[in-house]
Amino acid sequence: MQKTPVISRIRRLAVAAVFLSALAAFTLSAHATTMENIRLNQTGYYPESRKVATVVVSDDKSAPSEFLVVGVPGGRTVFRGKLSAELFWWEESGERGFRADFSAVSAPGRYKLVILGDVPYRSESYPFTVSDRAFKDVAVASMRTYYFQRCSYALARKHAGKWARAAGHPDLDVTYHPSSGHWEGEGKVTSPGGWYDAGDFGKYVVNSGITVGTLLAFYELFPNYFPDKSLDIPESGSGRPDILDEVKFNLDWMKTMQDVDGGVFFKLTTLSFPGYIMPDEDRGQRFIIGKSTTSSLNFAAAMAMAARVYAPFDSVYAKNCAERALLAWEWAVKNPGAAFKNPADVKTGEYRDATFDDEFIWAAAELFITTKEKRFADFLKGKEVSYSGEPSWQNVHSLAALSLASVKNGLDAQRLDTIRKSVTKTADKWLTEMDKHLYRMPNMKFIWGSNSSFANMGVGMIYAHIISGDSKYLLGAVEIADYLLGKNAVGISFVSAFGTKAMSNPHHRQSVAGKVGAIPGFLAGGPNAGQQDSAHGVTYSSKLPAKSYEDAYKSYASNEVAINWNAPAVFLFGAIDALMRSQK
Ligand code: G3I
Ligand code: 9MR
Repeated sequence: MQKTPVISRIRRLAVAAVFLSALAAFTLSAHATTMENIRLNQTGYYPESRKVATVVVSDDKSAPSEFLVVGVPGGRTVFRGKLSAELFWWEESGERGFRADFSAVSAPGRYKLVILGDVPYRSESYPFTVSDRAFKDVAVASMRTYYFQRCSYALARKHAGKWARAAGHPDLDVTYHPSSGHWEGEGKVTSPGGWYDAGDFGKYVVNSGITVGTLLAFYELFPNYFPDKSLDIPESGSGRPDILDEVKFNLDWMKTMQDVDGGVFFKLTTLSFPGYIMPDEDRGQRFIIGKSTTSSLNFAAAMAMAARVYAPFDSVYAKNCAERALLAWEWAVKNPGAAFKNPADVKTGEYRDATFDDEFIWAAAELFITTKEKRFADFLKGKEVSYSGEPSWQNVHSLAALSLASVKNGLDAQRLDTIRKSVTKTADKWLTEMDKHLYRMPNMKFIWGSNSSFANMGVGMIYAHIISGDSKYLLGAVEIADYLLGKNAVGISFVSAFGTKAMSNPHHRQSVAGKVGAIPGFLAGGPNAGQQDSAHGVTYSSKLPAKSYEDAYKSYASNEVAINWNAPAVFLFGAIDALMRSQK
C-alpha cells in the first residue's frame, strides 16, 4: 500500500521525462538540418579566443539574423547574438556569408551554435569545446605523427596502438644513381632511418631540412613544451625532451646523406612511386639520387641549428653537427648553382627550385647564430634579410629572418630592429586582410599544400606576438588554427581525428594499406586550385580554388600529408597552447 504513491510519482516523472525528451527531440529536429553551412573550429576554443564562425548563405531574402550558443548536451542557451550586419563575399570559394561572433562565450564547456531563422537557414553547428588547453591534444598528436613516419623502424603496439606495423626499408644496401656523382660499382650505401617524406616512402633532404628547421625553431622558443615523456615514443624516459629525440631520428639519417666532399645528396627513393602498400611490402631497389645546392644548404641550416640545440645534451653530437654544417656550406659556396632535376629514369618527387639565394641566406643566418664566425656576418652584410611572407620548402628566406629576430646573435641593433619590424609589418598586413575576409583569414593562393602556407602564416603571427608582446597577433594566429580545424570553405577539419567531420582518407600509403583508419594528427595538404590529380582518378566537386579539396585517398594533390606541412601545424598548435597558458 505504502508503495503506491512512490510508484505513481515515479510514473508521473517518467511520463514527464518522455514528454520533455520528445519536446527536446522536436526542437532539435527543427534545427538539425545542415551543419555544413556553419563553419567553425570543430575542436575547441580558448576562453580568450576571438570566436567567429562563418555562416554561409545563398543569395536570397530569407537570410537569418540571429544565433544562439547552446550547451551540449542539454541545449541550455548561454549566449544569444546577432549575425554581422555585413554580408561578406569570397571569390575564392564563391561564397556569401555572415560572421557569427561568439567571443563572449568563455566559460569552459561543450557547445554548439544554432542559427535561428527560416528554413533553409535554421541549422546547428558541429559541437566544440571551450577549454584552457584547447589545442593540447592536437599539438601532441601532430608531433607524434613523426614517430609514425619513421623509416627502417617497427612501430610497436605500445606506442602505435592499432597502427603498429613492421619495419620497412632497411636502407642498408642503397644503390648510387649516376646523378649522385658516384656509380653503382662503388658499392652499396648505408642510409637507414629518417622520416618518410609524406604519403610516399621517399626521403628528401630539402624537405627534411625545412621540417627539422621548423621543429627546432619551435624548440628554441618553447623548450619546455614537449619535454621528456610527453610524446609516448620509445625514447620517452631518456631524460631528454621527446621532441629532440624525435628530431634526432631524422638528423641521424640526414648525416648519412652527406658525401665525402661535404656536398649533400638530394634524395633516397625508388625510381618511381610504389602502389598503396605497407612499408615492409615495398621492396623495390632504392637509390641515392642527385646532389644539389639546395639540399646542401638546407642540410647546413638544419645541422647548424642542431649544433646549438643539442649542445647542452650531447656536446660530441653537437660538434659533429656543426662540422657537417660547415662542410656542406663550403661545398655550396664552391657549387652555387647545382640545380636538381629528375633524371629521365626517376619519377619521384622533384622539389624543383631554380633560385638559391634564399637557401644561402638561411644557411648563413643559422651558421652565424651558431658559430658567430665573421665569414657569415660578412656574407649577410648588404643582403636584404626580411620576413615578407610565409616560408615554404621552395623559399626558405623568411626562416633566416625569424631565427635572427628571435635567437640571440651578434647582428647590430639597427639591423635586428629592421628584421623584427619586417615580421610585425607582414603580420599587420595579414591582420588587415583578415578584418575584410569572410573567414577572417589572410589572402592566399591555393597552391599544393595550401594548408601549410596558412599554418606558416600563423607561425609568423606567433613570432610577431613574441617580438612585440602584442596579443592581437596571438589572437590572429589562433584564428588561422581555426581555419585548419574546420573554419574553412569545405567545412572540414583538415587534421585527422580532430573534429566531428575531420579529414579521414589521406593520401598516405600506410593509412590506406593499413586499413585501420587514418593516423591522428596529420594535416592534409589542403585546397589546391591546380587539381593536378584530376587526371588520375580524382573528381572534384568544385573548380573554385578554396573548394579544390577532396577527402579521398587518391587525391595526392589535395589530401596528401607531409612532414614539412605538419611541422608548422605542430608549431602553431603548440605555441598557441603554451602562450595561452602563460598569459594567465
Ligand atoms: O612555383 C610555382 C608558382 O610560381 C606558381 O604561381 C604556382 C601556381 O600553381 O605554382 C608553383 O609551382 C608549384 C610548386 O609546387 C611550388 O609551390 C607547382 O605548380 C606544384 O606542382 C608543386 O607541387 C609540389 C608537388 O610535390 C609536385 O611536385 C609541392 O609543392 C610539393 O610539396 C610536393 O611534394 C611531394 C614530393 O614531391 C613527394 N613526396 C610527397 C610530397 C607532398 O605532396
Ligand atoms: O603518390 C605520389 C605522391 O606521394 C606524390 O606527392 C605525388 C606528386 O609527385 O605523386 C603521387 O604519385 C602519383 C603520380 O605522381 C601520378 N600517378 C598516380 C600516383 C598516385 O597514386
